[in-house]
Amino acid sequence: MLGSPFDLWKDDESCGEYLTRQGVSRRQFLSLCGRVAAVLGCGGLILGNQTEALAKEIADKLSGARRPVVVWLQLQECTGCMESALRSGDRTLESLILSMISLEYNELLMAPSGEQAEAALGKAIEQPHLLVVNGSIPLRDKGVYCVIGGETAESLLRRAAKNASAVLAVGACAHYGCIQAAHPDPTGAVGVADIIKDRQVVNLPGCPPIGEVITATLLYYLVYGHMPQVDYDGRPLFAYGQRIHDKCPRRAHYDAGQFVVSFDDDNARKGYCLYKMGCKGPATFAPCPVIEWNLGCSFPIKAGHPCLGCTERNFFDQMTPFYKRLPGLDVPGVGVELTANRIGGAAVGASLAGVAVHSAATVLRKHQSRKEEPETLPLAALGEAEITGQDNDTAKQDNKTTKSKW
Ligand code: FSX
Repeated sequence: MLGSPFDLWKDDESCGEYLTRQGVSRRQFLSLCGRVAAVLGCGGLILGNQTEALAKEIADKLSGARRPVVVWLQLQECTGCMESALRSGDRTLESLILSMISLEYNELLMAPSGEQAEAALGKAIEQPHLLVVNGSIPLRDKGVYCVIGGETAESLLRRAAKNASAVLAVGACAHYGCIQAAHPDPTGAVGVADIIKDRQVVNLPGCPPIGEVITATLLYYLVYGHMPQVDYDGRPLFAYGQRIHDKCPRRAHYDAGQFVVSFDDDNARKGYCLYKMGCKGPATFAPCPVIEWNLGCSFPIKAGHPCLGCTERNFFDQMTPFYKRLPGLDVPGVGVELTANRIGGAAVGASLAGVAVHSAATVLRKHQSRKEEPETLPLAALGEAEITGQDNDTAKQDNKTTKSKW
């Protein structure tokens, strides 16, 4: 149905047979599986030396997989999430993935429109399918703010979810409502999980989420037949299991008390920490520093812009003003790390308590090991990449993962 340089994957073919028919070599296929394994391992759940075994497991399972049916709704949103998914890899990769998942219905990409499109949707949702949703659901004024084919977003979502074997809420809008739900929330916007309560909804937040996270989750489902392990807010741990702050390339400057205080100052040119410019990395769980954006080209903090915290619930209300630092203690040098964990916990609320306790325990261990260090430590004294103890192991591990990323 979708315009793709590849033929569609037929119902009676295995994925391996389909790829062979497309002229994809085993080597290329293993390379694709290796990239998926690297993304799935970026949260630290999989050790670097296990990535190769995971890639092989994915390849074995995926080659025998049958074509799934996917319905992809776009409700109250800006299409940024679909744009992100489409740019998750090179042309071959994204085309392959889109062909693999057999997208039966998506307003942006499908050729049919009007009654033909509605008929395609009606047919697709009669059978078991994976339901992917972009956008929020407006409930105020009987849902008049988002109506598709004469049907409200809420009604459409409920109908599409009825036979869905899994539901994936992609983007901050589908997660909780994003900018539409921000004060004063004129449309009464809510997320998918606020409507669909009789089954698991997996959230991939971000405004938009990283494309590779979307495609890796889809492939995970295709390979294993179920969704990956998630955190307290329904976010896959492989992608949202670590704070931006813990993987930040400017982290050594933070620990050393070296901050940018104006976007045009000398510290900005030196690449110092953006915390005082409002960076929300200490309170944000996302894989941006590991996977990065635009095929691993860069991400906001690396490019000199503070993180806005877009993967956290209610970030438009909780993380604003974006260019003001998080509330909390302002202690430069050693101790700042502990402060960051307090700040992170406070900013994202009680729901993060479990994570904050874990972080605090880690921080206290690290803090203990650093108690002999001077109050402020120039970066040169640390060495460019030298971080003590467990961080050093993690950094080495990350390097391995990062080198093999998409
Ligand atoms: Fe929302 Fe996505 Fe931001 Fe836009 O579909 S998460 S406004 S990038 O497009 O939903």
